[in-house]
Amino acid sequence: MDRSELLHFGWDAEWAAKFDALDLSGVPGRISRVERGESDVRTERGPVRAMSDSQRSQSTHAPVTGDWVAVSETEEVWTIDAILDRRTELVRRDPGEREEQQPLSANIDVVFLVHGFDRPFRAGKLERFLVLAWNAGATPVVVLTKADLSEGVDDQNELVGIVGAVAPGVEVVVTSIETRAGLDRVHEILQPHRSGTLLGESGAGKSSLVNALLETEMQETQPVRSGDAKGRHTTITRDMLVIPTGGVLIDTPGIRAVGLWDAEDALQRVFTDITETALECRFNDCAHGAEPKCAVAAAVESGEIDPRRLDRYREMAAELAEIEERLLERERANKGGKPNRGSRGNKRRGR
Ligand SMILES: Nc1nc2c(ncn2[C@@H]2O[C@H](COP(=O)(O)OP(=O)(O)OP(=O)(O)O)[C@@H](O)[C@H]2O)c(=O)[nH]1
Ligand SMILES: [Mg+2]
Repeated sequence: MDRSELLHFGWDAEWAAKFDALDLSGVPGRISRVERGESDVRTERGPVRAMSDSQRSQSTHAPVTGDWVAVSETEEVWTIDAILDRRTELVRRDPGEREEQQPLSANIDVVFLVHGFDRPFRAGKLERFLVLAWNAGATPVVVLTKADLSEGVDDQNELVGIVGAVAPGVEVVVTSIETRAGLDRVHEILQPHRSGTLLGESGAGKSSLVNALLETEMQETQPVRSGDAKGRHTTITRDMLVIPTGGVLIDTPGIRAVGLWDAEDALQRVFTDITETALECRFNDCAHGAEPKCAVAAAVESGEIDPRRLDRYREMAAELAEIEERLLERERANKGGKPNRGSRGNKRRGR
């Protein structure tokens, strides 16, 4: 079977080896949308709609957009027989259930964190999104959209500087669908055959960016509310789009708040300014509160570390510690049972 069509969706030798090792009769495909137990799958035979067979196969997780799967057809009904082990996985805490994780998308290389010039910037939100992206095993890139609505280059540079301080070392791309600024750079990041996903609040311009890259109005978009520039939650599914010049991009519904899940390492990475300073603290377990000889408190005092950033770090660290504690309690309660910590073993970190 000719699998060259799959290259456009991110297929490579490693996926081929994983798929062939399953020794199944079906064909490989990549999930482009999940809707009420059914999934759209891009295969070498074109797009198919498949049922998830997770109950019969006792699969521990449901497919998400970006998953590579094995699908087969019986009497014109397509079924997902297996999900290939994920390389990366974007996960947040389930907003409904406090102690479950919710995978958002799988097998992504780049997470584009999208923010528009038409609304106030919130550092705490970007920090959370950065934790999510690093924790997925993907590379974050900040995209500042709607540059044409900014007050000019100085205004743009000012925000780029603020973002740079919150996200040191992370690339920032300034875009506009009106002037097409920055679009070439986004194309470049996705080539060749890389997988990206968009993350940002409703109205940030995620679907508009996808359409601009595709040069066709594939995704529905809607004007934001006049006055406060709030979005209207236009996109309601996670859709994987194939970019003609190379790569795929997953458009997502706008999210306002994200709960963290099992992301201690990623948290340390986002706040390296604090965690590196903390190495100088007198106590190893210094909480940077009222402890004596706290190097972080000294750095705040001298203006090196923004006290609000320290507060946000401590809040997120406490949030993660609380989840960890609850999971350990749960583990103790059903002794011998496995704690539900997600598929961290599948993750290939640091890509
Ligand atoms: N002027 C200008 N408007 C833009 C730009 N990008 C997006 N917009 C507008 O912003 C509004 C919201 O854009 P969407 O693409 O629907 O936003 P979204 O992030 O997909 O929103 P949800 O699907 O609700 O999460 C639309 O009216 C777009 O035309 C831009 O670069 N310049
Ligand atoms: Mg949208």
